[in-house]
Amino acid sequence: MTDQHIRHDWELDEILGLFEQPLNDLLFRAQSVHRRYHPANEVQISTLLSIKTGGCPEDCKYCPQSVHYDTGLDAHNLLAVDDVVNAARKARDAGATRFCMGAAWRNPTNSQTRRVGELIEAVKELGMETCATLGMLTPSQARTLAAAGLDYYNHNLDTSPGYYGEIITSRSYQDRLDTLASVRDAGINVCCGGIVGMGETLEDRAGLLHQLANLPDHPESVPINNLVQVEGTPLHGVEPLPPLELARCIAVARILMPESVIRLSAGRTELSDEAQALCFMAGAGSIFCGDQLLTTPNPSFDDDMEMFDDLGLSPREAPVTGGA
Ligand code: SAM
Ligand code: DTB
Ligand code: SF4
Repeated sequence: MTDQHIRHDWELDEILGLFEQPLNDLLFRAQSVHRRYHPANEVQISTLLSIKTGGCPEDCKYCPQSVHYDTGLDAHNLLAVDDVVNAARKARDAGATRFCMGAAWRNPTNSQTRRVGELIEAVKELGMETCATLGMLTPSQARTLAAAGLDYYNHNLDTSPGYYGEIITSRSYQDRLDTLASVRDAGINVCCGGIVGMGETLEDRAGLLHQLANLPDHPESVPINNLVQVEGTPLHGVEPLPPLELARCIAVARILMPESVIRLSAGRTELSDEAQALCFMAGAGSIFCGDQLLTTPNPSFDDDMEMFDDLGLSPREAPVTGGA
């Protein structure tokens, strides 16, 4: 049965209208949508691991892993299965239900894709959901990952089509849409969102959400990253986005894509608990936990659990898949 509230025909002006509502009205509407589709006080926890770090040929202006910028990062090649499984077990025992493996590739080769498939199989044996973000995929690479049991593939649109050229020149917006279609066709859940606080305008934030909301199917997971500024990257020093604008962005995403889980993603070290509370009020239903994102710091598990206690939130239970 189709849900009449799930729309794929949003107009940019309607989205801008949502952004411009009084904050109380926007948050009230977003929280109402949230409660209709999701448990009110549960937050899903994912943990990230960079399985291949640095040396990436792409020129994404926000990214510390690009070869084009000198950020003093320690690069390493693809990690061994044991190292990945140990990190995943630690994350699971701390309360994460999904393990997200990120690689600094423009795109994996077929043999790299098969090796990541082995990592996915090993992590799934722990009873965790898996997510991978490896760059562009061909349809057959997406099927290889699906056969390994991959639950989610993360590939972000990053920003609006209009602002995109200011941020990345080494791959196109259409390349990204093509990878998303390959992932969808392979039957893998789509994790797709973007980054705010890159010097974009409100219209660009609305433009990003417009693209996401009008995809043929909404992504199951929508990460909203607040730019983590890294010295040496071109975006270091850009004016940070006020936290209220981040909360607005999450609220609008919540309203546009009611069934999706909106993730308050990178950039939480710069946010107070009060600002994060507003983001949960706006409908964020998932976060990354663990001291590190891919290469940059993140609040500790303990600090996050203390915040959850203060806010009366609880970590979402793992889906029942077994595992030892
Ligand atoms: N190389 C692959 C790719 O770009 O598709 C996968 C890894 S890449 C690091 C995954 C995502 O992390 C990017 O698409 C971007 O949205 C996000 N990201 C990277 N650097 C970031 C930063 N400094 N702040 C916020 N988000 C960032
Ligand atoms: C996503 O949207 N954000 C995560 C995950 N997907 C891969 C990555 C954030 C990276 C932040 C910068 C870093 O730690 O290198
Ligand atoms: Fe490479 Fe991904 Fe970083 Fe872009 S975001 S430079 S593709 S690792």
